[in-house]
Amino acid sequence: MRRRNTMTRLLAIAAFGLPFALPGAAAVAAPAAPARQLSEVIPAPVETRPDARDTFTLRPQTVIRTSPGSVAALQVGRQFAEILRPATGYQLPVLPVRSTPLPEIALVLGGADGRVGREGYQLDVTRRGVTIRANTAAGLFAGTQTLRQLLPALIEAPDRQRVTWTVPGGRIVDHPRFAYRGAMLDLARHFHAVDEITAYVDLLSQYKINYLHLHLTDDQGWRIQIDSWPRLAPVGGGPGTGVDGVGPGYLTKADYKAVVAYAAARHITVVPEIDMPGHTNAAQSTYPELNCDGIAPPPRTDIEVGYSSLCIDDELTYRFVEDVIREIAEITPGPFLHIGGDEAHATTDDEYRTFMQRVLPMVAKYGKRVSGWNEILQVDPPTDVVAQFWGTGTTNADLAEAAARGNKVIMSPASKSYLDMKYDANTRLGLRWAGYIEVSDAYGWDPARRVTGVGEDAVLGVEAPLWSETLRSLDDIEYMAFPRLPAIAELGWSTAASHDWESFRARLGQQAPRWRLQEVDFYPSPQVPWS
Ligand code: NGO
Repeated sequence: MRRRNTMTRLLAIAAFGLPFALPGAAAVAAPAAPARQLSEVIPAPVETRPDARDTFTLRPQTVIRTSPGSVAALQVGRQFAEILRPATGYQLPVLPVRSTPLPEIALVLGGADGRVGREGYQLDVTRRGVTIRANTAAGLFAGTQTLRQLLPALIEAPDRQRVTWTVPGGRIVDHPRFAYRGAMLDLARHFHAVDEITAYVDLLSQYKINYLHLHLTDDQGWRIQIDSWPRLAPVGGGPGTGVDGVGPGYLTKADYKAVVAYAAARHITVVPEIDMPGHTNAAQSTYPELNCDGIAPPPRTDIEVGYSSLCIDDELTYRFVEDVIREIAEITPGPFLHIGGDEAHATTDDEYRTFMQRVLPMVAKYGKRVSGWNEILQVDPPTDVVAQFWGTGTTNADLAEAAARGNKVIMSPASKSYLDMKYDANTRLGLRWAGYIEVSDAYGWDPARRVTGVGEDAVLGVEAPLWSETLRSLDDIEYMAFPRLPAIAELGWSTAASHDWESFRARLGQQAPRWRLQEVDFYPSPQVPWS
């Protein structure tokens, strides 16, 4: 977490041995740093063609040029300039023009290698400049995140550094393996405020994550304002809510829209989750009429699961659910609305089916596509429903059958991708029900070979959920997500053929100076050769 504390930053800079870089120091030639390679990027690019004769150096005169007429490209350019300005101290004007005589970083729509598709990019580094070409602003944005990693790590410093800002020469052609590369935050067990969520978005966007799933409701808290049920958030998310009663808070609709906009500017789409018919105690303890017996249960602050259920045979339940879906759909520009559906152990199979058959069409009615935890497949939903697999095993009959029918799957195997699992027995935070997950475990699987019968075509992508039962702060989030989040991000973006633990752990180790400068509280796994 960046605390904007000069002392911490100076220590971070000193810690990796570059005392000449102290802010305000007189210009001193930087010692020859080990040359960075074009391939030293996470996620691993599809194709890199280094050219040792060419090196670009970012200079005070460099401009950022963007395709004329594209506001989206201009926005990518402006954002990138903001990232580069503090450490370089350069002005880096952003100019939407066709050409300049100056050394430039050009962000150009069109003209890229045919393989780059909707989210990929082509990056060319020559002495004269860097050119990123893509078909969309998302592709340009992805290219800038690659270029960021190709600059010296000190580019992440919050104030001016006297170093030579070189970028290794050559060409990268890059595009994602999977369309969906997600991360999830659990706001229900412990509320995370807007500035914590956006800080996480900043980190996710560096690794080409493009979906942020927000688990907004659960037994311990309701974290989103709903106007037609006005007590849900202020009471269900009020004082004393959350695990151990220490995670209160909720997003107003304005907060939620601010998060959506912040994420969208970084080419990340928010997926809201309202978990049902189970995991609903916070709503049911706030509104007694949501219980079959009309009696509100007490609020819960423990971490039991599977005891709550909305009242399946009561029409009021469906009025409630439709109100919530309508209001959430209204403030969600993204295509997905996640309806949970996990661990409905207080509901019979028939009741579960009855409930889902009522609710699935409601989501479609408000223009959204359903995603849900893999239990939702019990009701043989329509093929546009996306199932998020969170099992620990490698076989699942429902999943394989759904894949054969044409449903898409998001892979979040708990024993690989759950960022809330402890790294080992000594990890202070986290749970252990799905086992310990060291970095090599998080990296060591293939999303299209994890579950029998669920191959490349059925896999929409991957997601790394981070449940909050044991988390209390942004530092806690960072500690559990780093360095495993970049592992999941690479599985989502990079080709299966590039999968290589030795390469990955070397590249991961090189990220550490960047994280220190960004004050990311990462877990220094003994499996990684940290720079
Ligand atoms: C499970 C459970 C969640 C827990 C989480 C903890 C799913 C989909 N439901 O994952 O309620 O918070 O494990 O790891």
